[in-house]
Amino acid sequence: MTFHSGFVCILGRPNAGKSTLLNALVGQKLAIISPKPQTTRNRILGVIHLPKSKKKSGAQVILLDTPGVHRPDSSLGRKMMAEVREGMDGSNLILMIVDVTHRPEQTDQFLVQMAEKSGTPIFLLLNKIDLLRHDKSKLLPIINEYSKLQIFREVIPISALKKQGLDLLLEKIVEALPQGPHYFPEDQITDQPARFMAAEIIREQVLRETSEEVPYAVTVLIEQFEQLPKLTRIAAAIFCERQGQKAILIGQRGQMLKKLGTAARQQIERMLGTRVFLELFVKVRSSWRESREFVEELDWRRQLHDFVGPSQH
Ligand SMILES: Nc1nc2c(ncn2[C@@H]2O[C@H](COP(=O)(O)OP(=O)(O)O)[C@@H](O)[C@H]2O)c(=O)[nH]1
Ligand SMILES: [Mg+2]
Repeated sequence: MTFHSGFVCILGRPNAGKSTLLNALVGQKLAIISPKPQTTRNRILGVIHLPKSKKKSGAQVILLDTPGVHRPDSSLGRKMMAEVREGMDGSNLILMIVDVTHRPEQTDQFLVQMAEKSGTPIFLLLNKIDLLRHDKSKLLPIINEYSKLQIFREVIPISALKKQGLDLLLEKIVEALPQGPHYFPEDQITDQPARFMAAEIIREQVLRETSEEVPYAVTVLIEQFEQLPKLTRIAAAIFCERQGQKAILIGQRGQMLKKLGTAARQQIERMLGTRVFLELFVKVRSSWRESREFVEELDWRRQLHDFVGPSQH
């Protein structure tokens, strides 16, 4: 029996459910989720380890969640699209995921072109079928419309949120992967450093609690991350672009910052399994999204690279 393994890129428009799918397939929360578009800003790697059984040889599926495909209008947006392309680079399979409650649009054409140009086999995933409830007949015209393109190896309806159709999907993914090595040890499910995940958990709270421009104008940088046996000390800066946004993030008598901090701390404690002492600061850096330099500084892969020198990947 042969061991199958390979890289699988999750591709789609903002809000299609890419990160929800990653978390559902890996069985752990690796990516933050929100109803707001452009939540994911980096590619996020998650490993599924499928053990050997009587009938099946084992497999390793390395998923890459990516930012939503869009036409970028800032340095941040361009960086996000570069992350999408890097996620696609060298992948063995693309999962193109669409929201079945939306009609196909122009951006979908762009998406299809991107996927097709890569020359990689593509599965089309029709996500959010739970929202169609008893109206599953609505699926048929959508399936027909996409099938006309004749570029999909499989078309699979799923609900990433309700975990429907995922067993079949996983089976088809493994079938499509080549014979390959164990790329990651069995106890590793992501390559994200804990400090980056902590920053994302804080940003997720900001996305939950704020509206309009604020979620998009915010980024989080960990300034201190000290892991002691029973306690982790974290200091994080929440960057926004304007004084008005800073006032919102702090809130009346610091109420908002306190709320964000408490919720984020609890989640980080669960992730790390230690108590956490979390300090948050709000800082203004005007138009940081337009600064290529600052946007690059935010990239944890680059931070590691600068710190320890070039890595294998
Ligand atoms: N009803 C329903 N909602 C979903 C499903 N998958 C994702 N969502 C929701 O769609 C929104 C965007 O999800 P997210 O995974 O962040 O999308 P991404 O931008 O493609 O990564 C969130 O509010 C999710 O809860 C699904 O299968 N069914
Ligand atoms: Mg996402």
